[in-house]
Amino acid sequence: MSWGEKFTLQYDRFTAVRQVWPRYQTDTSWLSFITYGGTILSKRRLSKQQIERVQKRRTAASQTSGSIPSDDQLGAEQQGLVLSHYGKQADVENSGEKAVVRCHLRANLGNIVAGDRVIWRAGAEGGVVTAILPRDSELHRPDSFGKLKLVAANVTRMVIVIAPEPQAHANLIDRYLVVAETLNLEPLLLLNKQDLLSTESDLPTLLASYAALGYKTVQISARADDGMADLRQHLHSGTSIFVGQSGVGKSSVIQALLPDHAIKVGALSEQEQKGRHTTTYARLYHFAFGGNCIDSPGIREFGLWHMSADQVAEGFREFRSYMHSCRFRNCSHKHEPGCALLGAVEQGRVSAQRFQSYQQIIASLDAVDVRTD
Ligand SMILES: Nc1nc2c(ncn2[C@@H]2O[C@H](COP(=O)(O)OP(=O)(O)OP(=O)(O)O)[C@@H](O)[C@H]2O)c(=O)[nH]1
Ligand SMILES: [Mg+2]
Ligand SMILES: [Zn+2]
Repeated sequence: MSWGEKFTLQYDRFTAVRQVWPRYQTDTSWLSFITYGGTILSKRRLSKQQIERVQKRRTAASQTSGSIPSDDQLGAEQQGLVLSHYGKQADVENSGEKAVVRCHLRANLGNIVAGDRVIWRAGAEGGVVTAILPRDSELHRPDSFGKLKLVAANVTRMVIVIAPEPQAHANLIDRYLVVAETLNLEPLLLLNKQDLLSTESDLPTLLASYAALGYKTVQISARADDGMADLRQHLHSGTSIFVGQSGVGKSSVIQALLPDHAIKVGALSEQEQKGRHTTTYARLYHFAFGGNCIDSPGIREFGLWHMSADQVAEGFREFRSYMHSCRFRNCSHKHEPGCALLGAVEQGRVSAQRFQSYQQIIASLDAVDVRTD
């Protein structure tokens, strides 16, 4: 590899890093020295040809940001709320008139997501988002490359949707609950498609086991319009994000709560009874009865590899009163003598199923654990 190629590689990596951490963005100072991966590249070592190549790339990069109007073509700064973000654009709701404006994004804004409060300026057509206001909460999920992806901001409640079809997994519920507990979001367990519940289904028992831990639970059928009044009671304040596997009916429930909108829902695949990832972008809606919701794309697995074992244990709310009373301060709660948590499981004070679910998460922490099938 020639030095020139090496430099290009370093430069590309640096560009990637700058996209992740825009605060490291500098204007021309990178030409003086770039440190990345322990390498220092100094200006003196750049040939004229190399500088030209880099400049060409910078010009190309600035052109790809599209037809963003210049500052003098833009109106005054105003506050808005991001309803949805697609690629290089976002739908922003003007906080005064409640009009929705398709906006470009000023370069180096960082990730912008549904629920973000922003500053934006109107142009002749659409507008430009110029800043993201500080967030009260950020909900991430790992993408299929093992990177954390921001899904939504300023959320206050997590509605974990389960259904008889596709089959509900207690471990996935627990993973969501761990995240909700860690971010201090209010969880609500929503069993949808109760019209499909067979008499021998163990889902109502599963739901009841979470209710016994103090979690709010609701059972509905979006299709049969059953239990919706009960659900509305829980959603009329704050911003609720609907999460869960593809096909459990997140969009259908939101549609039933928002009769004036047309929200896309999708049938399950016939062979496997799985969803087909109908919702592809998170989107925020306002309820007429108060409160907001965010519909989000379904996932099958929800990796928690970005969390420590202790954080995961803290996310199991009934473990908290035991896990600090173990004989050894650094107890891993796996096999140690005098482990208060193992003792509680043995005595039936902590459910064996939840403890097993916890162990399963701990065992998977090193693996990147996202599947989107
Ligand atoms: N029987 C029955 N089917 C329902 C109910 N709610 C939703 N469905 C069906 O379930 C399928 C999936 O619904 P969606 O609302 O698209 O599911 P989703 O969770 O938004 O899926 P993704 O957007 O892929 O994550 C559709 O065929 C719906 O008609 C219900 O209460 N009962
Ligand atoms: Mg959907
Ligand atoms: Zn222990």
